[in-house]
Amino acid sequence: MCKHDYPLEPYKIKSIERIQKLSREQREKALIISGYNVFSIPSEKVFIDLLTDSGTSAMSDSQWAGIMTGDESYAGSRNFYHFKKTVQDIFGFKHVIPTHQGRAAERILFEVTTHQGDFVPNNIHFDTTRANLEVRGVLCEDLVQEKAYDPEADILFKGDMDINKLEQFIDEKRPENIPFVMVTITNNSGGGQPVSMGNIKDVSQICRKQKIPFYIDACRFAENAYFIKKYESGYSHKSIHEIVKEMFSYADGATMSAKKDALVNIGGFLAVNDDELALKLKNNLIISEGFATYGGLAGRDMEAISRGLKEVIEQDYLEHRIGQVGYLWGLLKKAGIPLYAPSGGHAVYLLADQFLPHIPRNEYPAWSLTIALYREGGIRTVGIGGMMFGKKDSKTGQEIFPKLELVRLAIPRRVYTQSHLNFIADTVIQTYKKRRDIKGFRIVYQAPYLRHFTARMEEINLTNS
Ligand code: P70
Repeated sequence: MCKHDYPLEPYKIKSIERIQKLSREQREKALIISGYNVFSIPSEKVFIDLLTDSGTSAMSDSQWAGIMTGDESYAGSRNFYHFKKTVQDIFGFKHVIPTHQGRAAERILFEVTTHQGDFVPNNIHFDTTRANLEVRGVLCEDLVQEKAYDPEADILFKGDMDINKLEQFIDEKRPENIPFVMVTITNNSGGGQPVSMGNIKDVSQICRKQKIPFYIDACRFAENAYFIKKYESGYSHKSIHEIVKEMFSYADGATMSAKKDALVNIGGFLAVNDDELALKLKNNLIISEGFATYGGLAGRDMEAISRGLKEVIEQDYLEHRIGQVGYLWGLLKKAGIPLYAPSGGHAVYLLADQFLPHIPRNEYPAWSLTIALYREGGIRTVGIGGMMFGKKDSKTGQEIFPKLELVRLAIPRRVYTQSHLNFIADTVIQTYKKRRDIKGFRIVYQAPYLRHFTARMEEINLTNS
């Protein structure tokens, strides 16, 4: 990449936040207190926080200035109208319903449109989408193309849904039992891989033929659009804005966590075209989230989202963003670390089962690796594997594990510098050198849904096994 390692930051730093690395002993103590769960470690005890790219973006001076223009009227805040217009302009949907974050948009949509025993396909459901459907007795199916489960297959648009599988699924389950089809862009549970425009179009055509609504889980829509511009033929001359408009023109609506590609710390929305459905969604919104012109957000939050949505579709921002993720991926690849390929949009994913082949799946290798990375360098990451998606088989009582056992190094937007990325790579490489000493884990406490957030774990030593 010419004389720089990745495109230069198209911004400079105006405000900073102090971070500190604890001593090895202090980190060890933090792990014990947390029950060996990185979600329970206070952020002050984390040096580099790669737990998530959600709600962790650095806002721009324009967004902060927007915060001061917040109109906190209960009804009809001027920031709502700006927010609504921005979402309409960028995504092209008619109705815009603010929510406090993505999962609230999911819950409202699912409560209004699904029933027990329904089936909902996705390329791969992410944790909150799956949980919000399963809690209603809906059966979730992941229909991503088979290659997505081959972490070494270095192909483009690995997030694409398998169109044959989708047609077969609709045929088997019958369209009347499928309230909608969803596609997640980018595919967060499968390496943050993009979905091609061609695939979005194909899914849409099938849905329209079968009269099944089609929704996009849009959290990382701009990153997805950047991949389309860069790698899909016919799009290189189009602007990100044009590509985004086209992507969503094929859908009936979208759920959005603004905490990702709207560059804010809180917020979300639901957007749909159907008038009758919008009315029902708004009525549901009012019960729990708030009135239709704020939906659980302050006026100032809606202003920051509006400004963030305009910034995130800027070409130079995206070039730097995706370049930064690719840079870290490249450093690790060069060092021989097992990685999900190719480099995705918002994170680098380590293959925990290959990193730690001596730890069996029922001892949660991805979990072990998150603990090892914190131990080594105070880096917080998240396991996307057996702890997040494992399920007990109702007949055998045995745990069934998902195909991928990943550790995600999510890169917050506009937050870390190249020297941070170098430190992250060094820490992963050091951990890899010591991998044979890393042990598995057993569960001491788990909740019935989304257990990874609150589980307490115990390290499996020869003495306590
Ligand atoms: C993440 C967070 C949130 C998310 C998502 C997709 C594709 C909906 C949502 C819900 C969640 C998380 C996971 C591990 C650690 C910390 C946080 N994803 N759809 O980091 O949105 O959080 O706003 O309710 O990725 O990927 P919201």
